[in-house]
Amino acid sequence: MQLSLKHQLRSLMLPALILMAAAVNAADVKERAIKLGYGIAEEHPLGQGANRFAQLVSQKSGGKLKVKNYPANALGSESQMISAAQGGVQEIAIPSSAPVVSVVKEFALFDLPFLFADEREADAVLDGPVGRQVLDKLTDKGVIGLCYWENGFRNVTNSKRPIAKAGDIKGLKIRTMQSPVYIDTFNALGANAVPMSFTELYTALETRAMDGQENPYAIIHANKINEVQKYLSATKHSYAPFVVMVGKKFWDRLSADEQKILQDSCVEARDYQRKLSREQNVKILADLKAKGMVFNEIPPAELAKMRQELQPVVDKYTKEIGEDLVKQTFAEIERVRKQK
Ligand code: TK8
Repeated sequence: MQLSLKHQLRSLMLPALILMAAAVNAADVKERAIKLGYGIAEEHPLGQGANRFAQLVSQKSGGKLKVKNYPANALGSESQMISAAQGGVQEIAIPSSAPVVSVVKEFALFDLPFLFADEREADAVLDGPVGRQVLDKLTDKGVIGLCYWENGFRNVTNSKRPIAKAGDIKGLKIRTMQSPVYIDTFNALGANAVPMSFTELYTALETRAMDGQENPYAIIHANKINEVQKYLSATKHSYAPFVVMVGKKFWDRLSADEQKILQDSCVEARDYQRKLSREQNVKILADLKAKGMVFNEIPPAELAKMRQELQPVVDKYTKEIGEDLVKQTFAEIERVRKQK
């Protein structure tokens, strides 16, 4: 008697499921609660990535490793969450790379202006030997760097005027992330750069204490910065990754199986999160315009002028970051460009 397709499939899948369950049961995995904190609203691709991460960790651990996500700085600012992970009071933190520069100076590499022209170059460097080298420098600082997720290409917003040419930034009070590279970048363009935690940004713009700021479209949208900023100019002046890090005190208590579950889930959630981030970008920009932001592109000649004005900043930090690492990075970017 011919078994129905459904029964055939079930008879095939059952052994596979049993094998998987056996593998999970065989794995050295204990019941553990994991607090994961990040700095933006859950609806942002970072929040969606964190939800996918929690799901994957649960699946791979047979439900034993329970990740609880804390969005929108519920566990404190990004610098506070990094310290909390180092101190063992929070298991996982996902800050943008800029606040990590104060822990490991080589993260300033990713703050260099106009380093990447597109996501392909960024992925190749972040997911390659350079990205791993920089992540591994965190270990001596009490956290384990798992992988990089996407914050994205950053653009300038302000309440005064469109940035249509290099000189238009002059005199604006611009909030920057707490990274010396960003401070020097905007000061070199003639702005008055003010480093500030993301937790204080909205109020600083609302009260006009700051004229402007810079972030990817998805952050501007998720944090409703369009409500307190009129102009959005496509400077695309840098690409910011998020850094997924685990407290070393916690990590060292994990078995090799548990560590592998976190590492594999980070990479799988990364690919999901980046895809989402890139798919949403066009729609989000359209929505920001619909919500009243005055958007402008910047002519390539004016962007080239900005790059030129910023070369001294790149030269300065190339020394601080380390000539070898920067050379390796440019070589990798060149390799990717040749493939285009
Ligand atoms: C919050 C921050 C934000 C960053 C900033 O997630 O501070 O402007 O771009 O993404 O990390």
